[in-house]
Amino acid sequence: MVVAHRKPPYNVPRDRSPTAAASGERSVNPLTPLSNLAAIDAAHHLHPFSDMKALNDNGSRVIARADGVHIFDAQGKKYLDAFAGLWCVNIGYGRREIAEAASRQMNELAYYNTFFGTTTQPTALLAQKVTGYTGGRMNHVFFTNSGSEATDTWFRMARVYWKALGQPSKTHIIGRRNGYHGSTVAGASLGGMRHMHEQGGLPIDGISHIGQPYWYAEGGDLTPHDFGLARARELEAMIDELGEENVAAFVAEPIQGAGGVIVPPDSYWPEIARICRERDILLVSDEVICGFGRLGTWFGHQHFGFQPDLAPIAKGLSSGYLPIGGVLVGDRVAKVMIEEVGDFNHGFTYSGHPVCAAAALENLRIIEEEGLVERVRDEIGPYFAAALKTLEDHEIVGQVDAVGLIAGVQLAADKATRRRFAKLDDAGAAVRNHCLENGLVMRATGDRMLASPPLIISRSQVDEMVDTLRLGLDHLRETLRK
Ligand code: PXG
Repeated sequence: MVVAHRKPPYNVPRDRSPTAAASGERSVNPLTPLSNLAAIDAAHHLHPFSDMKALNDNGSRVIARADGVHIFDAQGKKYLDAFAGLWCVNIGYGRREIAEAASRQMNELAYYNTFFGTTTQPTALLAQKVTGYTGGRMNHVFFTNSGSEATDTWFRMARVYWKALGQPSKTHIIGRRNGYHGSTVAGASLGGMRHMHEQGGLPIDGISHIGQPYWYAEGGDLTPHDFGLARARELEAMIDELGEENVAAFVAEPIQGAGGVIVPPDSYWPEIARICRERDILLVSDEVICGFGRLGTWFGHQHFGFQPDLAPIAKGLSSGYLPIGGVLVGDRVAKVMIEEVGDFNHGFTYSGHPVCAAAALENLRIIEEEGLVERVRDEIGPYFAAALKTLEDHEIVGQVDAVGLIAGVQLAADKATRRRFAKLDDAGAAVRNHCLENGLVMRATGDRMLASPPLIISRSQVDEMVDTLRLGLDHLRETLRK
């Protein structure tokens, strides 16, 4: 797409064509038909994680509105969003109650900060509410605007904690290869994504990574159980190598999200918890994706039955209606932060923003009132898993992993030997693009198809998702045959 206009936003090209009028396109601004936004966007907007050259050639996809589990693009095409935006729209789109709660708060008090001992009503109430889901184990929260900021927050807090306890050498933090903890310098460093490390000279010093519990790809001849133990014991070996007196914390997602919905074998988390306990290393559970009902529990660590010391949260906290995140702080750390540290020199202008907090409170009210966590655990989660498991009969599906309403569908070149496609990214992208053409938004990470729909998805919508995905798999199989 060629983009030619001179002085945006004042000189926006107007689409006066009869087709634009006839298609009933909705405009955000009467001067800016949505069909022109793709070109304007390509000309001026650098996107996260997007091939900008391809995007400029093809034009951006403009999403215009959304309702329930559906999004609609500028041309009015409807998609089932099996990805909940970006793993976040847990209650689904178009909830007026949230808009109204935010609007009420904005009219009452649009902003005040939480620095220097100040608070606001929704912020205090949200702190009480969100810590209340931890079973009395994590009674404090530090607010941020995003998951990445939450990562930077606990990263500093873990070091401050050990220093306050007279162990200033305990600074090293261990993450996992193919983990994801955000895009800030600490986040990208703690994450184990090579393509992120390559940009910007990361990871920073003081961070190491162990292997991920991805049995299908890396388990070799071990049983999943033995492989889970082996991968957990890499943590023990890494602590030995670094010296226990130098290690502050270990961080992992209960289920790796962006890494491809990697569900660890059952043996994994109990062993990790044992090692952290015995070696006196803080355990950090990154709940940014797994929190707020995704796994059929309030937090992912509750599903796996371990207790973290720190837990970054974001996404489902507000279902993405407004940006807000935070770090849940266990009592052991909170006690030291309050009694020994006192003043934690850290925070963001919008930490605990009252309008975001009001939206989050309303979101949590909806999750509670509609019993969405229990719905995922008892009803729609098992249905979703069973429906997706039917794909395991497909020639190019190696394995389906599903917990609650999150799933990874592993593509395979040869099921018997777990051989993967030579070009992983191409395989996933082919299926994803076919799904998109057929009105289904899924994500592909290499050769894994990922689903993480809103928690309100119905059974028939789950069926539709699986049917469309099956067509995408058929399409890839036929393409390969040719
Ligand atoms: N931790 C985890 C586990 C995440 O999934 C973050 C931290 C960072 O949150 P913010 O709010 O700073 O983005 C995330 C974010 C993907 C994808 O491609 C995943 C995320 C973000 C963007 C893309 O799957 N997760």
